[in-house]
Amino acid sequence: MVRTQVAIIGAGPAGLLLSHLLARAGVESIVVERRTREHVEGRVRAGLLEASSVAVLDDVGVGDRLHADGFEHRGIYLHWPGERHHLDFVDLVGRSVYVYGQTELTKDLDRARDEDGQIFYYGVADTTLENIDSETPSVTFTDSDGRPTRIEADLIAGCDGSFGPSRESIPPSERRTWEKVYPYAWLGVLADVAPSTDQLIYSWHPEGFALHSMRSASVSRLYLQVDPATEVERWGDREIWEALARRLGDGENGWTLTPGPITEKTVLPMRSFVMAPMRYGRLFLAGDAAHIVPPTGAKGLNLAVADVALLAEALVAFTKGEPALADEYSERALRRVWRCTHFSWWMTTMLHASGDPFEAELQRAQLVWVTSSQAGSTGLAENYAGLPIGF
Ligand code: FAS
Ligand code: PHB
Repeated sequence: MVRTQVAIIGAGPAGLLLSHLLARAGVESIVVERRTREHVEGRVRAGLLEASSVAVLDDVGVGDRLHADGFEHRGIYLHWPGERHHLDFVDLVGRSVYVYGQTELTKDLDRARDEDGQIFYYGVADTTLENIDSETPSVTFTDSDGRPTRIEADLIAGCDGSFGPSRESIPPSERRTWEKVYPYAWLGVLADVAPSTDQLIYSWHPEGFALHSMRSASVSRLYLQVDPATEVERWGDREIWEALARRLGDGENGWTLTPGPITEKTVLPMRSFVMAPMRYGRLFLAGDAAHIVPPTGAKGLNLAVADVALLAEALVAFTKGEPALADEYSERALRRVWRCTHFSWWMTTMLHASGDPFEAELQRAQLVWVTSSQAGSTGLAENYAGLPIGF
């Protein structure tokens, strides 16, 4: 049995950042993680950080590599057959965005954690939350050596993603969920080839959506819309590059897509999911444990950062006998969650082919408006570059 102030379940971006923010405020935490540290650090996931997230990381001393190795982008390109338009977020709303892989951010947070001296258990099993509506909540698990272990804590932070136990620990009668499953998925690829663009290209095409992102000057990250039932093996490298070339406008206005060796392929299902409340008794949820967004709006990782920035402040105050911020946490976090959930749904439905000719004309009209109207482009820029965390 071990004792701490805050037991954190999950060592993804949310759990790691929360542990670091609490340590900086002198609050002790213990983190339990199902996977190994190497596995978590190696997961290829998000790639884009909004200005508010970068500000949080800079404030807490985790932004150095991001500024050294990441890319600061002024905006994005929106493309559809015969048209390509740049939206300049700095001109529109005075904020830029950063391309920096979640794997790299996780390594930076892991290094900060090593320096903080907080206790981590990796490779655990059978994580269970107990007495979360009492003043003595606990987390039990089997550690990597097979030893049954109990953490007695004042507070529990559920940062265990979309398949963890925290969400289910809230009694069904006390929680409400909303879910929308989209009729398409993304085939994501990593390729050892220099990006063919200086900033991200989001492309609508009658055959399906495509996105050209990147991870470094020599590694590209690209996605294309596929059927949710797609088997990743069905897509050969040549077929992937040919589809990306068609959808991203290879050969239009002198632009070409340069193919290269594909090193990773994954099919990512797409859904929107929100659960409320994000607090029950002494349990607080943050990140994917409470909400999932389709990645079209690049909000998943950024929402996790925003939740944790609010939650850390609330938990530190709670440990000092000031419960007000903890009482407000769920409502404050959900305001931004729903704004980002709407934006992610809006970007997704604007850019993904449905096969319906009427919808295709609506999407084209929306793209024309967003790229030609100051109001339309400012609306997209404000949401994509990110709203202030206290929004
Ligand atoms: P995470 O899922 O990252 O971390 C939760 C942690 O809890 C995991 O390490 C898990 O192992 C651990 N855990 C789970 N159950 C446990 C248990 N019982 N006991 C102990 N630990 C447990 N977002 C984007 O913006 N762009 C993208 O392109 C993008 N791609 C994605 C691809 C995939 C396959 C997935 C799943 C998500 C993607 N996301 C993307 C969203 C992703 O970046 C998340 O928003 C981000 O990882 C959220 O961080 P966390 O909330 O920390 O959750
Ligand atoms: C990525 O680089 O992985 C990425 C970027 C923007 C998105 C989704 C994914 O909207």
